[in-house]
Amino acid sequence: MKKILVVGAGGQIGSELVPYLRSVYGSHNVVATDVRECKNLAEDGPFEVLDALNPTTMASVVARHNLDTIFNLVALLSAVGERNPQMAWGLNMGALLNALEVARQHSCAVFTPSSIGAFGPTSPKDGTPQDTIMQPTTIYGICKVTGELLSNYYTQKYGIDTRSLRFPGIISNKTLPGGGTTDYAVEIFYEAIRNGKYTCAVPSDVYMDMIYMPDALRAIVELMEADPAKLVHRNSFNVASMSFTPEIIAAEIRKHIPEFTMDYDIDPVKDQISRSWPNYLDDSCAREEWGWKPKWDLELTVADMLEAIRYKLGHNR
Ligand code: AKB
Repeated sequence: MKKILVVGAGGQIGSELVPYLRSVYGSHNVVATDVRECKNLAEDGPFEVLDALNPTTMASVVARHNLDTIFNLVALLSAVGERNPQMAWGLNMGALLNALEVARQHSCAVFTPSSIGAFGPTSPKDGTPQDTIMQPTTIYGICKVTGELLSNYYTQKYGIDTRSLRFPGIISNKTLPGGGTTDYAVEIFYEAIRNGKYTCAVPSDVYMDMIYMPDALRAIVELMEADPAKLVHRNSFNVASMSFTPEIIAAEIRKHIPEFTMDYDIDPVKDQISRSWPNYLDDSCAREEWGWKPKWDLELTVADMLEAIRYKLGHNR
């Protein structure tokens, strides 16, 4: 049974990963932490305020609770990172280095999300392989590639069990993402239900990989439970389940809300970032090495998202 520290638990992934981990490993075995109080995470298990940039406090939480696994979810995402690259580097790399150092001192395993953003315009666009050219042009992507290399280094040099997934845009109905290029694929549902229309900041024809949160959560636990002897790769695995353009998701939403309309007000930063990312990843290494298999496609995801967000907003559109 793992005893887990989640750092940066109040964000989009953490606010659903913590309850999921608690359901798998028991509430008392999952210590959620964030730089701010998070009432929802403190209700059903241990919660502590923790600044991920403070390694002493992180180490003391690990020691006090006798923890053996760290999930480091701290990140400034791609679009917001471009507004303040120095801050993005400081936060993304600082939190990761602290997590790895605490893991080295206290013999913990470490999970860190990487991203499709680790690839760049020189990577093959279609069926982007697991091992290929990685020359991202965003500070977020540069942090992700560096983070992958640094995590592999801690495994080679110190024997730390580090593992990671290159996540697509994550679609979820609980917590809104913030500052990402793929955020449109979540916002679109709220606007479709509230107003029947959405103004999209990403170009109509750009394909990007996306994943529904239940698949993302299952992937994290399956990877962390995988037999290490079977892992050829560690940091980081391509995972994929669906790829679409804004026009394709809008058409799928229109099957449920026929009057839904979408126009465009392209954000130049998101335009440049989205065009530099792959159309879709090849995730065959994840499938072969630890049995990854997505369950949610676009059709199922859209139907489930609309039902959940209608309920949440008390709407019947
Ligand atoms: C972003 O858009 O920055 C993230 C990601 C794909 O890593 N959602």
